[in-house]
Amino acid sequence: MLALCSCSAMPLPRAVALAVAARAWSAAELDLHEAALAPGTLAVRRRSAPLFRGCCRPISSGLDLYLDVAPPLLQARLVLFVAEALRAGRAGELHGKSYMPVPSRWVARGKSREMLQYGVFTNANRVSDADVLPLPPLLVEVCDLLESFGIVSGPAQRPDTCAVNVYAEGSWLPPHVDSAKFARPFCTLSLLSSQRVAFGDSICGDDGSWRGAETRTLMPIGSVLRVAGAAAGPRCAHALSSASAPRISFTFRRLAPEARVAIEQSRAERAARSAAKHARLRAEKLERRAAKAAKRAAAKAALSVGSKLG
Ligand SMILES: O=C(O)CCC(=O)C(=O)O
Repeated sequence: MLALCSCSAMPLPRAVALAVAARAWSAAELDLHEAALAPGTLAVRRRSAPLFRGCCRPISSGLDLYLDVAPPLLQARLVLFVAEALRAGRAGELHGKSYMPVPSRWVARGKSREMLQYGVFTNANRVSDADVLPLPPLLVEVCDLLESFGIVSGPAQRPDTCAVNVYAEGSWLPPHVDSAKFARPFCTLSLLSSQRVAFGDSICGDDGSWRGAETRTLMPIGSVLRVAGAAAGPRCAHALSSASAPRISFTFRRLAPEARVAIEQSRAERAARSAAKHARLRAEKLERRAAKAAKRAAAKAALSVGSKLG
């Protein structure tokens, strides 16, 4: 169970501290999780006990759930960070496409979530070269934590992007496979509430109620789900069940080297095109200004010749 005492080390807004404390992994959730560890569920790892329970069917191979990765104080800092980024994003103050609202056509059904994206922009699992903010220091700190737990190891696995998903109660994600432009593994840290994810190659159902999953797991508060191997696609998809309470998840991924090169190149080309356009517009403006000045000077000269002659 999560210890909450470290919360008192740094003064936090009371409401946030209470929210984090109230959402800490309760005994009931632990039981639920333990109960879920039947054949077909995940291998579960804890920092102090590398593999303590669980077994994997082939489709589950590559899935590992790490418990108690984010301590309460870090959870509180992340929640505050997301609250401020959401405020800025909703007010149109975040750079580029770092903030994405729930598409209006999906709001009524509860499909999708608000997103904050760092390092790269994705839309419906397609990676694009749109401008977003780089990973902020707090999320770099989480990457360090992932390394210290052995969840990712070495430069080839260290995440360079993060998609923050902010789910309202009742929201869900349909079955999907993360873009192949991301290296494997990728991993998701969960905050605020424990919710379910389903994995399988023939998941069906509607609006957050999924059937046909080969593997389901709860993602407890503070846990990290590491996805690699068959579970990461291309056949196996994952889908988020309708959330019983608000949840924030942070999906850390590393762009595959070729994808990173292509995106950097495309961003550089776009920046060069934009710089050339600005230079052309500025030159045209200067030209217009010079032409106006010349016209004024000619009119003045004509006037003074006229007055001398007159
Ligand atoms: O929120 C999660 O746990 C996973 C999110 C996800 O699958 C996605 O954004 O593609």
